[in-house]
Amino acid sequence: MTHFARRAALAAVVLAGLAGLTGAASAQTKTLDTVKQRGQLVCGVNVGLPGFGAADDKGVWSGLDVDYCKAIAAAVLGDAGKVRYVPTTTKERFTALQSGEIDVLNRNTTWTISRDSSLGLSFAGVNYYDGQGFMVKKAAGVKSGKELGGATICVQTGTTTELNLADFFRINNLQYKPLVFEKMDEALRAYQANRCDAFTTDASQLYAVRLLTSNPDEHIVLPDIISKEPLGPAVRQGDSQWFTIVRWVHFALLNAEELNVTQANVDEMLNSTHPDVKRLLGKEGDFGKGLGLDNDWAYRAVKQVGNYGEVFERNVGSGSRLKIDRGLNGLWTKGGLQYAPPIR
Ligand SMILES: N[C@@H](CCC(=O)N[C@@H](CS)C(=O)NCC(=O)O)C(=O)O
Repeated sequence: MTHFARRAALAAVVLAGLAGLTGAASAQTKTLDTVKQRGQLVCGVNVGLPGFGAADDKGVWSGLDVDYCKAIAAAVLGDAGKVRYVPTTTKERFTALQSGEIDVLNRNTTWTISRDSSLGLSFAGVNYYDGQGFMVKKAAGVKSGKELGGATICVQTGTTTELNLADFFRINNLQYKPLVFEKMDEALRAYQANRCDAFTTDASQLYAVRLLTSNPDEHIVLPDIISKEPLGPAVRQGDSQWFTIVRWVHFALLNAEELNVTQANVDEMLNSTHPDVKRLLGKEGDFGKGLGLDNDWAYRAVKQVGNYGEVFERNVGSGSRLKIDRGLNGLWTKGGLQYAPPIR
């Protein structure tokens, strides 16, 4: 062996050792094990956005994103109640996840390439297809976003909203003045105090925010949707088992709706002879194993939280104050975009 060949061989051994070490280190910090040992899921949510994530005066959390925390806890720990909710602002949310303070971020967060790559996050799916809109005072008589030339617009920092706003006005060759806030309630207060002419955020949130104003009837949401905001749960990169669990809890809720498995009938459905239902509920196959869970993981999520349609209607749809239509969030079988790969 020449000197150079020996050096190359030595370097290969050192590299393999390092790879082994980092592999071992990451195996030790598997999120699933941490969550199980702790006996609690730590879930990053909004500081207070009705319909998505908000606590009531007794500190009880609810919302579509909150139900996703519960469904994950039910699947992983057997109990939807074993969740500690960590309210995060737009700015804090990503560091909370990167630093390991939270196990999963369920907080009306848009899946974008930079968040999915440079920020070290992985989005597990889309639990709400959204798009950005504007709210204005009815009295202003504005009917479309394109009439907002010269307007002052209240917007929250650290969001895709801020970036889309700039694009929209640039594309339409219009001037505007952004009034930027760190917190939503500050932005809303400024809007209500007439410091800005319009308030902009994801359309779903505009419905919620409008209800937070002192007189909702004085405000309208304009018809313009100026961006794509696919919102969904995010995890840290590098823990593929945890990523797969979070992703398949979402798919299980969707598959349950597609198969008409509901919170109310899930026990009866355990006797179903439909092969898809049997696989979903762990009566056939061994699909929990690959996730590091038992085979009742999806049963527990549906039993304790309901299927996707139930979660949607309860929090943001017909059973809520927001009354948002299923629209893009309908199942693919009903003209919507929600589609889950099969359990098999
Ligand atoms: N989906 C957008 C916007 C999400 C967002 O944080 N929206 C604000 C505006 S309503 C919010 O939830 N604020 C709550 C708060 O920080 O008080 C994103 O991921 O950047």
